[in-house]
Amino acid sequence: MATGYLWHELFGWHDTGTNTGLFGSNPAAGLQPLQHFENAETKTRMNSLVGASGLLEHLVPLAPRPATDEELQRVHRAAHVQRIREESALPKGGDAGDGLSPFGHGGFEIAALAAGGAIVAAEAVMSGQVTNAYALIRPPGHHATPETGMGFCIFSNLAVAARHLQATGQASRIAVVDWDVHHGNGTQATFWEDPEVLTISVHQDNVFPPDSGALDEQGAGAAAGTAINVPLPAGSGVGAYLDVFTRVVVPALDAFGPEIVLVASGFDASAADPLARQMMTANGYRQLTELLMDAANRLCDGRLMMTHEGGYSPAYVPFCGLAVLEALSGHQTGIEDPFDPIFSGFAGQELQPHQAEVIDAAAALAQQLATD
Ligand code: 3YP
Ligand code: ZN
Repeated sequence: MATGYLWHELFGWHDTGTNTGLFGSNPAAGLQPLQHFENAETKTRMNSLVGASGLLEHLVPLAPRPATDEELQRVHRAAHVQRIREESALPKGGDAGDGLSPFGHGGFEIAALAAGGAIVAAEAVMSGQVTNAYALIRPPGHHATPETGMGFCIFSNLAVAARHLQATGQASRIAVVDWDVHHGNGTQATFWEDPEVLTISVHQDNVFPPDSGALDEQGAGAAAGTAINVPLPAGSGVGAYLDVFTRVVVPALDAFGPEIVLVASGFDASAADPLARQMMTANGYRQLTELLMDAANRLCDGRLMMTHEGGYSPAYVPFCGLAVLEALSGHQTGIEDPFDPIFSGFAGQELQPHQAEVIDAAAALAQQLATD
C-alpha cells in the first residue's frame, strides 16, 4: 500500500492580492489592504508540516503537469478557458467570474497545473502506482461550474480529473465526496445529468453559494438521485460528521459501487475556520478518512483520491491535513494535534437532535439509491 502526495511550489504563487478578505481594498469604503482569505499560507504551511513531521518520506511524490485545453474543456466551456487565459496575460491578472476570486498575472498556468495535478493523482491511483493519493493543489475547484469560476475557484479540478478518467477509459463509475464546509455546486453541476457519477456534498446549510445545496437538489433525468446534499446546521461538530458518514456517505457509496472515490477535501469545517461555523477537528477528519478507506477497500481495492479545496485557518489546517495523510498512508508521525484538547472540549461536539433530523432526511436519500 502506497500513498501519493502531490504539491508544487507554484501553488503557493497563485496571487489573490491584497484584498480585504473578500473584497478589493478600497480606502473610500473603509477597506484597508490586507490579504485575501484564500491566500497561500494554509496550504504552504500544510506542506511544511508534511515535510517537517517526516511524513513526506513515507509518501510517493507525484508531480503535476498542466491540464490541456482539451482536458479542461471536458468540463468547461471553451469561452471560460479562453477568458481566464486572456485575463491571465494582463499585467495584473483578472477574476475567475464572481468578483470574489482574483488571480494574478500568470494565474491561468497555475490553475491549469492544479487541474492537471488532480488528473495526475487520479491516474496514479487508477494505474495502481499508489493505493490512494492527496493532491495539495491551489487554486481550489469545487465551486467552478462549466460556465464560470467562482468562490475562489477557477477550474473544477476534481471534475476535470473525473472526466479524464472516463474519457480515457480508466474508470466509468465514480463517486465524489465533498467535505468542504461549502456546497460543492460546481462538481454537482458538472455531473447533474450523469448517472455514472455520484456526488455527495456535506456542507454547512446555506453558507456559499447562497441558496445552494438543499436536500431537494438530487440530480436530473437518468441521474435523478445521484446528487446527495447534506446541509448541516451551523455548530455541527465531530459527532454530526461521524453520523453523516456512517449513515449517509458510506451507505450511498455501498449502494452506488464506484471504481474510485474522489474527495473534495476542504478543512473549512474546522473549529478554527473564519469562514464558517462548524467544529471539526483534525482527529475528526482522520476518522472520516478511515471510514472512506474502509468503504473504498470493500468497493474498489482502496482507490481513493483527495483534492485540496478550502480551509482558512493557517494555524489549524496543517494539523487537519497531517491527520488525513497519516490515515491514508497508515503511518503515524507521533505529532499530536495540540489544539485537540481545546476544540474537542467545545460543547455540542456530540450529535444534536436538530442535526440528526437533517441526517435522517439525507439517509433516506442514500436508502433510495440502494433500492433504485
Ligand atoms: C466564497 C465567498 C464567501 C465564502 C467563500 C467560500 C470559499 C470556499 O472555501 N469554498 O469552498
Ligand atoms: Zn470551502
